[in-house]
Amino acid sequence: MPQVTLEETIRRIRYEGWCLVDEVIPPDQVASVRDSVLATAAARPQCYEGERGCLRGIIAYDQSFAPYVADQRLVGAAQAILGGGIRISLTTGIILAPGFGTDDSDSGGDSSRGWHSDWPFSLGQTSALLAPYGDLPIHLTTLWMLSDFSSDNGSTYVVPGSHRAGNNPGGDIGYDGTKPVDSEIQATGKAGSVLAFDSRVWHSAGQNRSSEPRVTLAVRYAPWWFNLTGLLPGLADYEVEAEERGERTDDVLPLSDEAFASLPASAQPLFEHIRAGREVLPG
Ligand SMILES: O=C(O)CCC(=O)C(=O)O
Repeated sequence: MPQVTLEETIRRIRYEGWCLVDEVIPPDQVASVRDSVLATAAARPQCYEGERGCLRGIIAYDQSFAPYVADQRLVGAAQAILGGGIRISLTTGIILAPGFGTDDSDSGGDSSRGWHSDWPFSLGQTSALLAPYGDLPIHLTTLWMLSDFSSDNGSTYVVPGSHRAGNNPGGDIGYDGTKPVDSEIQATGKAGSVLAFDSRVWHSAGQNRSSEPRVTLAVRYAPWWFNLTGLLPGLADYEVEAEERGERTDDVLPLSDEAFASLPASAQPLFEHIRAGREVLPG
């Protein structure tokens, strides 16, 4: 039986910035989700940049985790912290191959940490907020542990309370983004658990010193009022930026009618906004 309640999840994310939510995927189901994500990555070897595999927009081509995205503690916490009308903004499979982070080729230098906050607090991106940003929760990041997460295989580091800092080591605030922070915690947990945090929390992957890949899903939750149009191919905001940059990003892939229909009913409302064919028509 899951241990962490919805109330506890809300309290911890609100005040400490993060919470480990246990058994979002039941122990007897997690291996099949992990195997599915690994098989998806094996079929797309181009998803690897060095020892990190990144499956962007994964819900469009691997729905193995869809039965769990409406988990009452994740969506309940998102609703309580961000406001009603929750949507899933981004889904990404992340695979840290054995050896990830253990040599300088992954980071271009000291590879011990890669501290950052997530979009829209990811300083330096065109669509990021300026720092110091206001003290407002806007986006929830959840990292789904499809492998047991341990200090040996690169479990994620977080800095508790850093969501209130108004800035992160991507800004010039006296922290070296590649070095350990005194108050950091490495958030270990059993496969099937989810590390949920305010996207402002400073976090970093660790080093995978084990002989197995560390398999993760990143699922991000946003309130109805948070602007996602720049992520959605086909919408004007996305198309204008794609033309300017000469590049079509694939962080979100529109869901075909078939892909949308094959989602569990509980998940569909969270993805309604990326259903293909909902373009703005002339009046
Ligand atoms: O893989 C990890 O442990 C961290 C992932 C991360 O930093 C991110 O998705 O923003």
